[in-house]
Amino acid sequence: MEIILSKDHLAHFPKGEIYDGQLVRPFECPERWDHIVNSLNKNGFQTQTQPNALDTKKLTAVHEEKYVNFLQDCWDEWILAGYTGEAIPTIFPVRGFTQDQIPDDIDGKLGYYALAAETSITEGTWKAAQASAAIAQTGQEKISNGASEIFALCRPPGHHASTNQFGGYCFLNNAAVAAQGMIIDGASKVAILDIDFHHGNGTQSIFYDRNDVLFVSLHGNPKDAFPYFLGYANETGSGNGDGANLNLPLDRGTEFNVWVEALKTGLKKIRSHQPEALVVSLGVDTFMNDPISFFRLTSEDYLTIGRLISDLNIPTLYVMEGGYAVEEIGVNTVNVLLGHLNR
Ligand code: SP5
Ligand code: ZN
Repeated sequence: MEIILSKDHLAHFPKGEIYDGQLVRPFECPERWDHIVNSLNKNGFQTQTQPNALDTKKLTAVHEEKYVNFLQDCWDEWILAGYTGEAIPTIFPVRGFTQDQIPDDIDGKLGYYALAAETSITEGTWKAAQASAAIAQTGQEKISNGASEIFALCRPPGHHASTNQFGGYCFLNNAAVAAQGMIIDGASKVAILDIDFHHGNGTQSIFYDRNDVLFVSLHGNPKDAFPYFLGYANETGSGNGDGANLNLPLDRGTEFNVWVEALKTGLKKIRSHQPEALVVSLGVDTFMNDPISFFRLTSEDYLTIGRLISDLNIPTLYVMEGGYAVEEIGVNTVNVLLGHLNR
């Protein structure tokens, strides 16, 4: 299995995340990448490729151009305004704030384009976010050209980012860029399977009214888990997309025996959609020792997940999302890939 990766992720290393009422060192940290690469190397994944430059047309097929420009200019505007810390949003266009106007001041703009406050923007964030999307896109092009399986080692992650919002550690929706790229490059139907602990609200919203991209997600029930305001089972798609969105929310403390039944339900849905390619939003924050999540999967379980996904027999692009038990993130991620290869 070919791996796509880049050291440009290092450009994004915020010092602060608002968590449990404190400013802490972010859970989404650069070492996550090191642990994954170490495990890949240990397990003989030798074909490691740098991404091609990001195709802006494919990016703006998923994200609003104004939002892309905001991400690009945010840090400069923040500094120009005289702000000295990392760019953290503090006010949002919530219920009752009905003016859909983009403020001029970067503090207001930041809130306009944010869906959560835990995600800081720093000097190198845009560089890393672009590289991450380029990694997914390069993987997509290889799948579109006939590869049967690719791992896109994206960092920062992407599935919370919508067409015009960042948050949940995400800026550009790497999985959505890949799925849309597959359509642009000729696929008529693709599927996205999101197995990160958190609901992929961004991905869901991007494809919600379409039936060419099926979205299936297993995640912590939003009544108890981030992102709280999307991810319920009654969200099944709208208009043309009616029936092409499947949410499988699961309770606090869910163990693998229950989780895997939901996976099988999701895989069945994917089979019936008959996609030409599959994008897997691969988060391993479902792990029992994950510091911010509440499922109870073990390292071995990830082998089974990879095996079950490979049984679909569809060209598959794995796109890295979350996973914050830093010591085990490498083993857990690589176990999915090993399972997929039946190794
Ligand atoms: C890509 C990804 O996995 N993003 C996750 C972002 C989650 N950020 C907010 C987490 C807040 C969790 N609060 C849990 C309370 C337990 N102390
Ligand atoms: Zn997650």
